[in-house]
Amino acid sequence: RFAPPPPVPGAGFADAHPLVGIIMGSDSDLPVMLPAARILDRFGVPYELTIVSAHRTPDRLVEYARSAAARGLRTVIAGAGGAAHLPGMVAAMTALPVIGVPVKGSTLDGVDSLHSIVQMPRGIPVATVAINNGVNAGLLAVRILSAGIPGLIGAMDEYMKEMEQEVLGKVEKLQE
Ligand code: RP5
Repeated sequence: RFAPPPPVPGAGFADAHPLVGIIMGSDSDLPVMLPAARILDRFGVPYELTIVSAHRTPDRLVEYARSAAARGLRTVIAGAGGAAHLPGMVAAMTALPVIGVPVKGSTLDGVDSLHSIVQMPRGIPVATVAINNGVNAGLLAVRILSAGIPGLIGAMDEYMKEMEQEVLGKVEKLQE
């Protein structure tokens, strides 16, 4: 039922099974969550992306979270807005690391989503990134995976060096 997307060319992976699950409460979250997928593309990390709503499709949520580890996922990125219980509920039903992305809704500037996700009570952690920061969610997923995949650590080093060069280039421009 949660069929993997077409294989993504891997960077040192033995197969193309998704390692990261990207889920969101609504298709309206897609603009915030797609940057996470683009980061995984960049690092050649296979992923799946779908909609799972904690309150509108609760049975689908249970099925997704309970089957995640057995299906080969190694981490889940979950984005939601408003009373954003999706990441916390997923984390309650899988032992995999869960990264939460607070999505900014039409009211309260996303602070409601941020608090809903970051304020997980003791025992069930959700690694929470900044409001609307799908990029950091993707990067954090790569870092989590890279702990067991040396090639990815090197790739992350390269990525960080590129960022450094980009800023240094801007410094140089300012001094011209
Ligand atoms: C949440 O409600 C979703 O994660 C989304 O951020 C928000 C609004 O959903 P829609 O009304 O746009 O479907 O469940």
